[in-house]
Parts: sequence; C-alpha cells; structure tokens
Amino acid sequence: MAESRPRVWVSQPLFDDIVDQLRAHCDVETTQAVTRYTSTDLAEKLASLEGALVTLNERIGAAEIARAPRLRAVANVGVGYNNLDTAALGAAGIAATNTPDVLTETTADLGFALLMATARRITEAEAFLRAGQWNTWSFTNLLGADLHGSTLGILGLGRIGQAIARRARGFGMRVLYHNRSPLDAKVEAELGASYVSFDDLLSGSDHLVLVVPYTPAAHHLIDAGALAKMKPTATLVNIARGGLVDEVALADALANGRLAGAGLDVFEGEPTVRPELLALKNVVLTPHIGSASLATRRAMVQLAVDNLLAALGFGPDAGRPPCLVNADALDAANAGGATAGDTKTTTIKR
Ligand code: 8YV
Repeated sequence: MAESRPRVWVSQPLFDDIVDQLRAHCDVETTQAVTRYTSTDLAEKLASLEGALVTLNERIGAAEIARAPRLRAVANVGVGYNNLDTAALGAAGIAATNTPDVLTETTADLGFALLMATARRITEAEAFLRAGQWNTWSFTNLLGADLHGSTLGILGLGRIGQAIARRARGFGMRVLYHNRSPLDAKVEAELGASYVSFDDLLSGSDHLVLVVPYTPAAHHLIDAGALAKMKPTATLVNIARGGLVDEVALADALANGRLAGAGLDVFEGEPTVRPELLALKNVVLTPHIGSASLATRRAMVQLAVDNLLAALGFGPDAGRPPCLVNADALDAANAGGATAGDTKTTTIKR
C-alpha cells in the first residue's frame, strides 16, 4: 500500500510559488486571508497535521499541540521564535525551525533607518511639512542629533547586531556592545566594537539599538531604571521584540524629556500600539517591517519550506532540517522514550 502523504498547513498567505514546492511531497492547506488564530483555532488545526509553516503571530505551545499526535514539524518564518514553546514541542517529538541569516542585512538596514530617522526626527519633520507648517520655520527648528562621530550602543552583538556595527563604522561611530559574554577579540577588532557592562552601555550610548532575542528573562530589560541610566539626549531603537521594553516607562521618559527619541519596529501588544506612544512626536513607529524587503521575505519563506520538507524527511536535507532550534529537547525526548505515541515517526537525524 502506498504511504499517505503528510498533511501540512501554511497559516498565512505567503508566496504561493514558493509554498507550492511543498506539494511535491505533501497535501498542503493554505489560506488566502491574513488570519488571527486563537489558541483553540490552532489546536483544532494542528490536530490533523504532520507539519505546519507559521509566522510569529501563531503562538504554539503545549496547549496547541495537545491533540496533535501526528505533528512532526513546525517551521517558523522568522529568525525569532519566541512564539514557539520549543521545549514543549521537542518533548512531543516535534521539530521546530527558524529562518536565520537570510534576513540579517535587511534587518540591519531597517535598524539603521530607524537610528537615522529617530536621531534626525524624520517623521516629525515630514508631519510638520505635511501639516503646512513650513511657513513657521525657524533656524532652530527640528534640530536633531548626529550619528557620525557619536557612540552607538548595541545590545546583542549577534548576526544582526554585527551587521549594524559594520554599518556604524562607515558612519564614523564608536561602537559599544553588551552580550552575555564578550565576543572573540578578533571579531571585536574586525567590527571595531568594545564590550562594556549593561549599565555602561546604557550610560555611554548616544544611540542604543536593541537586537537581543526575547526570552522571559529579558522581559522589560529596558525598564524605568534602565531608562534613567541613559543620557537624556540619547535615542533608543528596538528592532527585536516589544517585550524587551517597558513601554509605559518609555513613553513617560520620552514625554518628560528624560530621553530624546525612540524608533520602534516592535511592540508588546502587536498589532496594537499603546496610545501613549502614538501621542508622542519624538517616536518613529513602524509595523514590524525589519525583514520586509521582497527578496528577503521570499528567502525566508524558501528557507522555512526547505526546513519543513527536511524535517518531514524530504529533499536534499531529508531528516536534517538546516535550522533546527530544539535539538536538545528532541534528543531528550528520544533518549527518554518518545512521548509521541505510535502515530508519529520522528525522522530527525542527530
Ligand atoms: C518576522 C522577525 O519574522 O524574523 C523575525 O524574528 O521578527 C521578522 O522578520 C516577520 O515580521 C514575519 O513574521
């Protein structure tokens, strides 16, 4: 008897020509409408699937996979995967994957765009012009801060942080960074970046950009106390995840002259943005577009498709998805005897 084809689901409209590659091996369900799913919606969907290709809006953890005995792979279209409970997935024998590297330069470009727009008050200046206020111009209007010759702080000197540091060199900026531990001296020297403590990063930066992954431990890392350590003339840019910043404290600092400006691409309550932030002139706001160039978004979908096929045992990387993020949890589940039940064959090779 011929083996049945795995059932996979693509949660949002992506690029059909790339998603169609899944059809060579799988029965594929797609959607033509951007959809917000509840936990119950997701649990119902996943119940009959072998694989899912999802975006950061789909939060998948123990509750969502509880009734999905055949599910073997969840491929996230995004480098950040805080929407997935990777430990819970691994414990159930489900591979989780992400899409690193292909978006590094594009996301660094957006980080730099926000740094420049925030420091030079670009959106405020445009609003001034559009409101017909140019005739009230004065020489001391709309003065911003320089990027060139200033000190850039990077919280999280990973792939995207390093790409930002390389851009900063071209602007003649001094680069400070903080990570859990310093990078190799050779890498630091190549980037011209100096390791400092978290507090020194806060107090020493003219412009601070957040590029660290969001984890529960990093929740509100930038809170009122951290903001108070920053220069009142400084700007803050967040292109990572909204939960890194206490947005109420940030709005308060921006409204009361304790911070000059902020450039935000990510928000705690996406797609809702706090009214306190919307009311401020000294914030530049974008709707999570860090990776949003056509070429990069296509490359992300391609990588997610490659990951999903590989995790389901197809294609050149069969059994070895290129971007597996829960190898440890899968190994532990395998070592401890599968919790997965007899309906699932874990195909990940380790
Ligand atoms: C999103 C991102 O993936 O990759 C990430 O972690 O935050 C973005 O690139 C993108 O917005 C699509 O969900």
